[in-house]
Amino acid sequence: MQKAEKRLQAILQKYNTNFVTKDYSKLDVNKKIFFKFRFMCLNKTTIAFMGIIFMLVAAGHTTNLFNNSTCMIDMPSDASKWFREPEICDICESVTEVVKVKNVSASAFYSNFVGPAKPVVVTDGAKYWPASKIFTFKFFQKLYKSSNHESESSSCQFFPYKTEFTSLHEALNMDVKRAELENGEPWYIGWSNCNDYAGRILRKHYEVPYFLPNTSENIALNWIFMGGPGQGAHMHVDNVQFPSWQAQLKGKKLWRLAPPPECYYKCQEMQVTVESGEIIVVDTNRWYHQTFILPGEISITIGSEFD
Ligand SMILES: O=C(O)CCC(=O)C(=O)O
Repeated sequence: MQKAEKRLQAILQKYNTNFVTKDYSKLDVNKKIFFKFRFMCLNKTTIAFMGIIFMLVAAGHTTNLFNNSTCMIDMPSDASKWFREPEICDICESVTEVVKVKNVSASAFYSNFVGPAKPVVVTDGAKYWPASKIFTFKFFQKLYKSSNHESESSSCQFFPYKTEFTSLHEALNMDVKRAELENGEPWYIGWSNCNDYAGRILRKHYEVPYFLPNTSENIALNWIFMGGPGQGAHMHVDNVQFPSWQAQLKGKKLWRLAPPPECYYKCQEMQVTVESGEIIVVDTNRWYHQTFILPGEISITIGSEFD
């Protein structure tokens, strides 16, 4: 039978005419041979070759062949929303405003705000932190000048927002006039510090917020957001592990907090202005959030997740 198939293939290759093909297609053996042909085209070498091409194309699009991303597949930044578990609307049903508190004990803070995932601003949270005076654009420029921040760890992230910058290094090298908001070219950036040396220096100038319970783990990874009035982060929800605190060191920032879409009919949107010296605490995994830097000086914040 094998011999017959081979013979027929040879004949077909030799007489590749409509006539032969038409008649041959009527034969039972056709299905078997045709099936074989298709797989013969995809022999091991072909499959290996196609595999390599596929991986190269995928790699070109998604891995660090052409950029510094270490993700195998770069998901769009909003993808976290698509896979988010729906919220039970208890977190927002009775919440109508972001309250401001001060001199709050760790236990009251935990039971009134962290447990129920209720956003809050602690007005005396960062009141006496030296960072308010020390952190400036120039301070960060000097701090990161000697270190190759981006290449240090896969946990480094940089958000250019509407700017053209592709890295923190590039942003910190912007024109002095622009950095000082003097040339009318707005900018706003955010980054996670993943440089041990820089982290140690930063921590000299701020503290773990006094209202966090002793048992809470203050995640060492800091987030810094800096930029001028009129700028800010678009409405989004995060996909991080824990709630976050953010200390407003300079400037004023308006936060717009929106319930998750499945709770739109039960809950309402809220806004709060965070002034310099205050700390906002929000579970940014559950509350959609957007920010606007209000008129005045450059806004500088530092924050972190905590559990
Ligand atoms: O502070 C900002 O402007 C944005 C903060 C933010 O989006 C976040 O912490 O997820």
